[in-house]
Amino acid sequence: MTVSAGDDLLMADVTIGRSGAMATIGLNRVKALNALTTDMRETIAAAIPSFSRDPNLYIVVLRSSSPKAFSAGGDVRELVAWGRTDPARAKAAFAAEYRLNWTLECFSKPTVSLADGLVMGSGVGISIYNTHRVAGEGYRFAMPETAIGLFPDVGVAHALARLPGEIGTYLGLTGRTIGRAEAFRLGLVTHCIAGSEFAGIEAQLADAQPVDRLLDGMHQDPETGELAPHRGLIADCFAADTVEAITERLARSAASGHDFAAPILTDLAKRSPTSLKITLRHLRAARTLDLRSVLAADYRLACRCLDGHDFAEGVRAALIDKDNLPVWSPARITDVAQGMVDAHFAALRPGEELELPTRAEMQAARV
Ligand code: QUE
Repeated sequence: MTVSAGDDLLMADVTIGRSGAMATIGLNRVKALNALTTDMRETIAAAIPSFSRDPNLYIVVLRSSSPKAFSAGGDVRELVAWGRTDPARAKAAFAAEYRLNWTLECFSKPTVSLADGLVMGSGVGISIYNTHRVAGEGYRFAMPETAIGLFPDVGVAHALARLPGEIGTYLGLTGRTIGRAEAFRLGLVTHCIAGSEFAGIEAQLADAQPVDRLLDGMHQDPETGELAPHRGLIADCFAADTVEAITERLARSAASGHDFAAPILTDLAKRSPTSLKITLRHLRAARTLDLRSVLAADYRLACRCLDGHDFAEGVRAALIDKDNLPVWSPARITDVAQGMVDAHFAALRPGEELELPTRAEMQAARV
């Protein structure tokens, strides 16, 4: 477990706690908006088997000590640095992340994330598989990886591909954020409860109060989702088969007076063209894949992104130099050859694929 010095307190980046019938996983890397490091994921992964085995443990709660973020993503600077010096280590870190996502999906006790703030990227990957996903007023969801030359990973293509009316395609390609009302309508969160209630929820769960009755009783139905007025346009434009066709449909909509379409085009123009193409193909393929297969495909794609140009360049521009001026290569959608896209999806060398246990094997293991 990594310990970093805070202002007045030495606090681990992740704390595993126990209170009565409840175990807690606390995210405390506040200054980095709880961007998950490999060490943090390791701490979480190591705790899960002991939760499974403990007959006195009813429920697990994931929480953040940052008011701004549940988790704003993964520590992608770490991954890019390793990608240069020790690619095998970077690939192992991606594999460990996707294995953790699968472990959380297969974990069989009630698990509640209490999120009031940003939930992006890796943060989605540790919460979307929880049985109960509670959103406070400040909750924001995004999978913004096309902005850093990556793609929506952590298995979330499985969920995005199943959202109605191409909203998952819209979220995955643009990387745009939605608030909790829209996230609730889409089923990405299960309950909307004021952040000020989170401590009280924990106290009652520690007392083994039944979680469904507790959360259902506190849930406040939110207003209409913010995308409701735009659902028709999103469904029409993002149903196209290629990124080029999607942008053509958006351009036509913008020209015919749809104010929502032009800013989407502006956003897409800033994203990595390669990321856009691999993301669209990944989302389409995920429609007929189970989560375990999506995670294996995520791993292939992540390895190719590590070996390629745009991931390092995107992280440089967004998070290292912070100039927000990534120089993508290829620079234009039309320059991303089909062969380049195909190469991202090709099988890895024998023995190098991400081999996750089946769901039944996960249930049987309980180690
Ligand atoms: C797109 C992304 C990420 C991002 C910014 C983007 C992302 C991510 C982070 C991030 C945030 C805070 C940190 C950190 C990384 O920013 O995935 O190390 O402290 O993890 O535009 O996909």
